[in-house]
Amino acid sequence: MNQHSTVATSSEDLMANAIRALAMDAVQAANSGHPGAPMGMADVATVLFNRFIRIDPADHKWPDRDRFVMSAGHGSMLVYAINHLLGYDDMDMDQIRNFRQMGYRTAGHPEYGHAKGIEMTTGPLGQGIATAVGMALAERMHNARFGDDLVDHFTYVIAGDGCLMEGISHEAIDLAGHMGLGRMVLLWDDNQITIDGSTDVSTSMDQKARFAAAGWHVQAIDGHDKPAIAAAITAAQGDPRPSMIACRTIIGFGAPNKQGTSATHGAPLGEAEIAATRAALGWTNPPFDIPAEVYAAWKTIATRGHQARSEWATRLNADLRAQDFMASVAAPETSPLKADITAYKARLSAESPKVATRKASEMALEIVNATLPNTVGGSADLTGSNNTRTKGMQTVTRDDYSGDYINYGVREHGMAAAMNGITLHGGFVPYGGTFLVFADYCRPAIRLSALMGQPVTYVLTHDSIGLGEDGPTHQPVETIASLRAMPNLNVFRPADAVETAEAWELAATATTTPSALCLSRQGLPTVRSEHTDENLTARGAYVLRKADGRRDVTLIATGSEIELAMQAADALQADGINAAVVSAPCFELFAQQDADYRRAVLGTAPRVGVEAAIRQGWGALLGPDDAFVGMTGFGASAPAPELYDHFGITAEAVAAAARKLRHQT
Ligand SMILES: Cc1ncc(C[n+]2csc(CCOP(=O)(O)OP(=O)(O)O)c2C)c(N)n1
Ligand SMILES: [Mg+2]
Repeated sequence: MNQHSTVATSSEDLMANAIRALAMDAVQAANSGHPGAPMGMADVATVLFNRFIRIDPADHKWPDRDRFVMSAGHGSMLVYAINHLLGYDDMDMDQIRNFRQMGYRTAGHPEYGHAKGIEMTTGPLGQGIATAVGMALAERMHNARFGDDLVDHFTYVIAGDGCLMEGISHEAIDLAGHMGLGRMVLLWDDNQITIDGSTDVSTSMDQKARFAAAGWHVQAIDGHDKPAIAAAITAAQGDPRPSMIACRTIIGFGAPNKQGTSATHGAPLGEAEIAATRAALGWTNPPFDIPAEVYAAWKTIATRGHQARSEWATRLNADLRAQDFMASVAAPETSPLKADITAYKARLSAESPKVATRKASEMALEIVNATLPNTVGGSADLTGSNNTRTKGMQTVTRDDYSGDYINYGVREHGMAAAMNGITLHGGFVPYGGTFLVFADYCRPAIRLSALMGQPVTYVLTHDSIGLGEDGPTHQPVETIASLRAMPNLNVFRPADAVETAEAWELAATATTTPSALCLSRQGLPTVRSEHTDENLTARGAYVLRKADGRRDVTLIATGSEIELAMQAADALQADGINAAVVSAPCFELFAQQDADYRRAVLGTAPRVGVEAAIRQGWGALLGPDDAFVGMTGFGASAPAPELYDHFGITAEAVAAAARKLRHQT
């Protein structure tokens, strides 16, 4: 099919028109959705799948499959139509017919885990590109460990104008070019249309020059010319650089009156235009009815992939490292790490070091990295501050992917998305560092870690005004609360080296929950000087210091403020007030404990919460009449001890708040 004729002349044309028909009919049935992108990119996607992609719908987790990411997630019907036509057993026509309906796998945007063949959740524009960079990097790293026989696949991305306008694309493109990810192929849906109309209302960017400047191989083609599409993908595969193919397409291709306009972007075409499209495409089948010959054509892709997968399985069986390979793509073993961390905790409790929890994190990581064979560290240019690089780690470079430490550069958002891609790809357990306050620079990707249930660990140091002189731009006050607000994210704020080790054990062996470790810059004493085998941090909160006799007041703190709570408890004791101190390193895990445990920890006495951050979120632990000692606004630039005094976050203030509550009851 060329630009001037819409009528199918080949089997591949029919395969593409099947995508168009399913997309327009499903959106019409749902009375919502985005037909334009699937119709516009149907030819590119058909050629990609028909002539290149290696996947096996009968084994959707085959580790050596090609990865396909629909970064322009609003074009979800492209993915669903393809997966239906390929014969995935969980994508029957009922799913297509019930696009965007409750209880079906065909959600408005592709959701990871809802159906097979969806490699990641997309919809927030730009995330797909940046996550795919992580997948492509993981592919090379896994290849460096297991060789071409076992790891040898491509990462394909379809991205729209929106994905390329998003800032995260800049970080991702730069990182991919720098890392020389030659097996990444980005197909840009260059339709010159976004929601507000023509792209020239908002951008003058020369995208091809931008990619070239970042070290990419760049081509431009007519995205409806199948031989040209095939030739470009072949050239992309052969070039050692990551490849961008600008595919000039017509959004809503085939809809005679609406194609080429933003009217097709995100609304049903309407019955009349759908009828006109059927006529223009020569597509005579009723909605949700696909000719057998079209299914047969798509089926050959699945058959080819199945064959490739069985050949791969034969190679795996013959490979001496088969066991190691399978272990690398499975969840990490928990018991060896538990044993090592428990022994380490006993040493810590005996030695009681005074260390910053960022340093304690490095100490724990020495054990994590020695015990788990496939951790991959990194930092967004703050390695020495985040303490993320342990002894013997080797840098991953474009010339040698066998390393285990990634210099993500000053690209927090790109780092976070790449880590999602690394876990989604499989083979590695990633963690990466930045300052806690810059978690906001990663937030959309952290949100996807949580939504997709990917066990990425965020190492977030300099976690309060305790960082001192760098001042309010660098001092998180609302960041912890905002992270706690996110579902399925474990936010840890450990009080000492022991809790930090416990938090790391939980983070490194998590399987469906990402972790944010909030770590201090300043030194903190060991408060867990009495060893327990049990990982108390796993409880979320626990009684660190029992009241001497009947509990008069409960002081609850996290991280660096535990030290203040302990001092306050001493002061209260001198006044004859029995205070218990509760350490609460992870609110989320505490909320998962049974009610009896939670009641026992929190007690019935009045409570004082203390955290060098805002109060929001403490409603989980404090009642309306309880007190809170913390921040109410931004910090300031000064040495840390002066800041604590200035903002009234002191042992005296905690003790005073406790005394006041006592008098009120
Ligand atoms: C981060 C983000 N911002 C905004 C949106 C809302 N949105 C969805 S599609 C779209 C326009 C995308 O244009 P383009 O990528 O060119 O897609 P096309 O119209 O060509 O299908 C916008 C703004 C979004 N999904 N994600
Ligand atoms: Mg567009």
